[in-house]
Amino acid sequence: MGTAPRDQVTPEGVYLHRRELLKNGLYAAGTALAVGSGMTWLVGKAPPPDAPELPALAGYQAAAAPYTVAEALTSYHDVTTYNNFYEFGVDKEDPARNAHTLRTKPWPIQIDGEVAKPQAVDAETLAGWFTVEERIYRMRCVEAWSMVIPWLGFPLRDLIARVEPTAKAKYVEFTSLADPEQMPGVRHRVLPWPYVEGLRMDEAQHPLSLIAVGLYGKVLPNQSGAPLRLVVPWKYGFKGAKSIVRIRFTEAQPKTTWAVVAPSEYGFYANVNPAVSHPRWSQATERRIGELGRRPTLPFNGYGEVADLYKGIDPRTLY
Ligand SMILES: Nc1nc2c(c(=O)[nH]1)N[C@H]1C(S)=C(S)[C@@H](COP(=O)(O)O)O[C@H]1N2
Ligand SMILES: [Mo]
Repeated sequence: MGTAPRDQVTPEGVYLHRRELLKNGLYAAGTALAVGSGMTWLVGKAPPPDAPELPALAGYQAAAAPYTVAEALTSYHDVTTYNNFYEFGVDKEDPARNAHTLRTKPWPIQIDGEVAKPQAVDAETLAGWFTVEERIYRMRCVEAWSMVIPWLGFPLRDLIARVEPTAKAKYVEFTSLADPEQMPGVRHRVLPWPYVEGLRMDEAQHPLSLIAVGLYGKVLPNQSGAPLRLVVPWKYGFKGAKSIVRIRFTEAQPKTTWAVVAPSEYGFYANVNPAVSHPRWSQATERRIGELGRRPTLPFNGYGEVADLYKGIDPRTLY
């Protein structure tokens, strides 16, 4: 484990947007919980266990240009013990401690909405439809820390082509599992469960948008969003919904969790932009987990090829 201080910026949940929270009162209990557990963390919990030994994923294509970055990978230990997955607790090490209770087999996924072939399909069957490849991506959390992660997955656009969205489909919505039996964090109202994220259809069809089913050559650990999660490398990490149980094609823009809870702080687009500060901190630099010091944050997290998707829109409005 790295010895550098890990939390220099308040996590999304610890402050949990007092203003908005108090405004509707609904999540006041959640605020207390988040602050309380943050204090527990300061006092000190046992270190999280290493991720369990997971089966290797055979037969994937190795990462090739343009899907690699010439930067050191974040260690497997850090990738799997420093996580945001509030369904398992709001502290960074809670998912590694708690996610062993998630049962990922069987894992039915509902595909519905504006689509020619609505269906329910098991995650394993679905993954088997596609060629799995390795993609080494930067991951930039809105809290101003970052990683470099070797994912295994398939392009979201391949899945979209297979299920044939109708002409009315303008967006794709992703819903995570919210089962209090398996996910202790869901027993607390830190967020309005289930966790929902979404993309505009053209963003979802961009070749960079990935459905990940593994990392570091192995099956995805539960804390990383097993059995299947979204990865959109030019956007802040919260867009990457974990442990997805529903993929819905919609005409209207999905009501995405963080944008609903704190609209002044988190938008629908959430494109990484060093020029637009978060109301409570700068986004100009980031702390790469495992490194000392800070790095400059790159526009679109270094994936400038997506700029075409936003032609004619002021990038500062796409937070
Ligand atoms: N269901 C769900 N998905 C989620 C989250 C969450 O709390 N619940 N956290 C998001 C945030 S804020 C980040 S930064 C990434 C973290 O992914 P990682 O833990 O694999 O690095 O997951 C995102 N997906
Ligand atoms: Mo995040």
